[in-house]
Amino acid sequence: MSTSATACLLRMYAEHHELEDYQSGVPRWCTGCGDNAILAALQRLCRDEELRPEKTVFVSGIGCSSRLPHYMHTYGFHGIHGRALPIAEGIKMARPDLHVFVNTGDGDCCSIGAAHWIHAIRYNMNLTVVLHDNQIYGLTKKQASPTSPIGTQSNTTPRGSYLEALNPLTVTLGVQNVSFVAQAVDWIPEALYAILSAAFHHKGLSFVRVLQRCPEWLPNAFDPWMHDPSRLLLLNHERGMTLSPSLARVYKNQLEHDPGDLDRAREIASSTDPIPVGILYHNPAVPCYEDLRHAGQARTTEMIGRGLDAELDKFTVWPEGVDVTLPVAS
Ligand SMILES: Cc1ncc(C[n+]2csc(CCOP(=O)(O)OP(=O)(O)O)c2C)c(N)n1
Ligand code: SF4
Ligand SMILES: [Mg+2]
Repeated sequence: MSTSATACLLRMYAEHHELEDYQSGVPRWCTGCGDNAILAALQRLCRDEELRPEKTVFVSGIGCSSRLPHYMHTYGFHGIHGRALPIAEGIKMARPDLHVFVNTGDGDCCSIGAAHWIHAIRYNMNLTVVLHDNQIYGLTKKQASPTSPIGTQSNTTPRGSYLEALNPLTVTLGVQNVSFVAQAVDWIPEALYAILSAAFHHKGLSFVRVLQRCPEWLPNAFDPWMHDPSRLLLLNHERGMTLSPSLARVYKNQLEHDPGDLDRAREIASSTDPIPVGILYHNPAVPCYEDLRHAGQARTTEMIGRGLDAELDKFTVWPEGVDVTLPVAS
């Protein structure tokens, strides 16, 4: 075999990955937990997009859902509660060449991390953010979260929660610079995959809320919607998600929705019954913060090295009498 054919084969081998190449460890989620479906969809996405594991990072906060990076054979950062987004933004800022995913729970994102969530939308960095919304704090064993429906009995609300649930879709759609918002449910794998794929291809912050079952603490919470397909509203559009014949046959409650229409997206997003599934909003024209910041300021390895040296030199103790003019970081 010629050298070039061998090189070509070796390159193919290095660049081609099977599903197993993205799998790591045995998930420790409960049987029937919707996190399993989200993990499977993301692993499939990485395989289909041929993402190089060493160029891919999954970032999370704390919670059952935030264990996801452990199960991806890529780089990962299991962060601290509520802080997945700023960690991911830091990574993206320093390494815009990496594919950065964020997995966050409803407590993680909408409660302790709410301030970061709002600002991350406005900064619109190129991240794929997946909100695992099981409407409860799962890891800490059943406390009400901001997305718990009114009346939810939990350890913190034994007589039922008093407040109407926060709607993560309408909140996100209300923030300046929002560029991609979608909703999926863990029990329709085909739509979940299609939505995550569209989110990945969007340049900017794509926010995907996935309604995720937690059979341990809120068993049967989504049963009315799972057992009655007419209580889901499938969004269809050539510039959003186009429904396959098999999906269209089962889910007959459909709506032609142009994801470029923000006002209509907000209206649809406010419906909790039927539950909208699909791409609510997509605006590829919103600039990404990392592009604005890096514009005209390419950072070479040498420049970074000089900058670090200049910073470290500030702390050098020079021998007495030596006259040193410190270099200035460029
Ligand atoms: C600063 C801080 N506060 C509180 C906690 C305790 N804590 C860990 S996970 C969690 C809630 C997780 O709920 P959610 O984000 O919905 O994730 P889930 O477990 O449901 O996937 C809390 C309150 C913590 N680890 N750190
Ligand atoms: S407690 Fe709920 S969210 Fe956590 S692993 Fe079990 S089913 Fe999933
Ligand atoms: Mg939760």
